[in-house]
Amino acid sequence: MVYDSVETAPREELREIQDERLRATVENAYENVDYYREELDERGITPDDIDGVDDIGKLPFTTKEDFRDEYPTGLFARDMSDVIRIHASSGTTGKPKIVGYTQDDLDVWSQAVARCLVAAGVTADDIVQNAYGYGLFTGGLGLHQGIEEIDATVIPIGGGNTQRQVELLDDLGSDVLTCTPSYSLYLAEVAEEMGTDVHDLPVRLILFGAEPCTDPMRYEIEERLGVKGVDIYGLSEIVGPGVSIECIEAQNGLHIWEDLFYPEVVDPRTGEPVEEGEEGELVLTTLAKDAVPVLRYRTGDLTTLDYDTCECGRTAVRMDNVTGRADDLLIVRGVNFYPSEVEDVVLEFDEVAPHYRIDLHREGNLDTVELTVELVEGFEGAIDDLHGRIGTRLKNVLGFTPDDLNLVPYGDIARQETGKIQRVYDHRGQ
Ligand code: DLL
Repeated sequence: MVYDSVETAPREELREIQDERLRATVENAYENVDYYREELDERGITPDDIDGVDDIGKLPFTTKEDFRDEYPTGLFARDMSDVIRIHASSGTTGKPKIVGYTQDDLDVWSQAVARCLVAAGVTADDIVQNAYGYGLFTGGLGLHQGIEEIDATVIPIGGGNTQRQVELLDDLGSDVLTCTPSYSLYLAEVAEEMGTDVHDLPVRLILFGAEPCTDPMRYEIEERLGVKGVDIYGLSEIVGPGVSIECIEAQNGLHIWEDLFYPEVVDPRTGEPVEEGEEGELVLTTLAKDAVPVLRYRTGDLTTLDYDTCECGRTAVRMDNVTGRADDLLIVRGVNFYPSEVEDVVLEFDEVAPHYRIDLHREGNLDTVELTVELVEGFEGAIDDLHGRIGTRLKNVLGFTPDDLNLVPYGDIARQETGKIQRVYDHRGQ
């Protein structure tokens, strides 16, 4: 089932739509955003130089710093009187990135999320408990309007309030839950503390997003909750949730709605396009946004693109699950690794629960890594042996052994009830 026939359109047809919309987007940016006009003028480019996506390389990148420099509304192409909603990115440092939407923009966004929901197998008969935060974060309202768009029932509970969430899931029979992967685990723990067997809850499907989730983590969650987990991706600067999603049929990459968001993958160091299928940084250009048209946004997210038609019939390109950002890379004493690689390794061990944190310290001139991992509930095995095996595996796979590897009892790592989970704590600058 597809929501919109464009999802399965032949790629040549899609290309025509993209070309036309890119021209309109560049025109809008050039005519209405001083920042873009100056950037294009500096390069001697006018909208007439852009015939279609083959010319996209002529356009400048936009970065998160550009959003910050142009704070609050310097990248807006419309007056506030035409903007009917504001959202902001959930950045942890510095000024938030502010974005705005016209009514048309909100309609496009609803359509994008509706396509996602249908691709994930959600229907008008489903009851969807939306546990993404409402407010400036795009998660809550973004999912909300898509759920309404497909005529499903939305329960707009938002983030937190976990006991109430469990009660409502049960009492209202919600069969779909939308939340971050880490929150679904927290919800399972609270349910169990309340004496509810999570497998008895009516939820069959969770739409995970807003934070990375490795495959082993996803399988842990699916098993723990007895659900199917589908990955949904997006970012405020481009629209919010709804840029891409896995289809329930194949779950083999996330379909990007390419008539709305044009994807490229570039080498994060040089900005040059990578070969098809190679990993790099995802760059997105909006093709149907009026209030904040964004040219070649450097998302920071690492992925690959696969243009083969999916077994679900969609022709829309698939991006790989994002498990890391270019700026997540940890470099400790000459060894480079991503937190997701640590997650991949530790979750291989059945004795370990899906809760961990990485602390980086500086002792003198030396950087050290402390890795804390929870043991499964009721662990009774030989802890020294496990310690040795995890250490060896990390050494073999990532090329380093943490200076401190703490295996702590289940529940020892503080849980986070709202927002995106933080797993890396860098104390080196303190
Ligand atoms: O997190 C939008 C969203 C809400 C997506 C709900 C999905 C569900 P921002 O707060 O602007 O927007 O953060 C965007 O979060 O650049 C990625 O680094 C990360 N991210 C979002 N979805 C995923 C995902 C929302 N499925 C930033 N997997 C992005 C991994 C994700 N990372």
